[in-house]
Amino acid sequence: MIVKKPLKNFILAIGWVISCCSPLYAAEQVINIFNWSGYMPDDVLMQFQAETGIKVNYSTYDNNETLYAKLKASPQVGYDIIVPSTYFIDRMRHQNMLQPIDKSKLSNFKNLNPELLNKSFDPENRYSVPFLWSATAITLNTKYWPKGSVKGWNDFWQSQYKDQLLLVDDTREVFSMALISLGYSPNDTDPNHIKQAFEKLKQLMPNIKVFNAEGEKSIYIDEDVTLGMGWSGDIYLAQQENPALEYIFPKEGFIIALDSMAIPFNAKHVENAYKFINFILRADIAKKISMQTGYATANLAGVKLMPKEIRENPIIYPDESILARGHFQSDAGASSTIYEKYFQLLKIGG
Ligand code: N2P
Repeated sequence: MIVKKPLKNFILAIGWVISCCSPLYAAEQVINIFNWSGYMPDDVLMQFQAETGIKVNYSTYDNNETLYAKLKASPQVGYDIIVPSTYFIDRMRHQNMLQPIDKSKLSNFKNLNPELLNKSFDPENRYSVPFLWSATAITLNTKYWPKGSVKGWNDFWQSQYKDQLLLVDDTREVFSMALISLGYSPNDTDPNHIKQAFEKLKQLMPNIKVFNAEGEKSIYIDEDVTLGMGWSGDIYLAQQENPALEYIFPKEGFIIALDSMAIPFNAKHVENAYKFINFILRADIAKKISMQTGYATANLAGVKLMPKEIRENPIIYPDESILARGHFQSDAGASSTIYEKYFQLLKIGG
């Protein structure tokens, strides 16, 4: 049958209206989320899907560099939600990779901890909504080494720890550890200091068994390493299964990472992104996420709902005297590529 062009256009238009606005289409609504591994319980995603009818496509990354590279290399993928750390929010907003956040669409924004808002990496939170925060500290297996025998990062260099260490597979985290151990700021941008940190890390290589971020929890549980760096939530969960693991906040100082939700400039399902962020900002959901991931939530209303033993757990929510030794991460600007070059060199044994 030959259908005349205006008629054909009319049929197509009707078809479009039906498919766009029917309940069937609503059920096919999607959201593409790209988040850190170990940062979201499955049942929270299922609850969002059940409550909204929006299908969640969920994938994970291990470090900010991977997230950034993926966004640059495959802009057509169109993530609707990403969760960069402080310094990458800063970098991405300056590179126009993020959409401004319309807070009038986030009725639950008020649940956030004011102490984690309006930071220099994103003044007034124009582009980011705080999600979880974590510490990067030392994990020691007390079956192999005496409890309390490691006090700071500098202990990692002792020859008795040959082939014993895990370092998280994360450029700035590893360099922060080395810079702090040298007495420098973890946010140092001086190429000379970064080189010194690289040289110091090269000396540590005989003690390093593995660089890993995604599997750190099971590597510590299985005792494939006996000492190393660890992200607080993963180690809190690992300790439930292997009580020999001790978590130590290094005396020289450590990193506090704050990871925030953001909407990439090319997101295709922006309204769904707002629905998702507002859902995550609910106190009951924030509580669920923090308790299951072991990571501290930026949601104060959520913290208030938690049992005392979690709210006061020294790994998840360390007290003020310990937090005073913590550093937030800031963007290293042009020095970022120096860090990345040295980290790659280090891993290939350069
Ligand atoms: C958990 C991810 C921790 C995020 N695997 C550290 N910024």
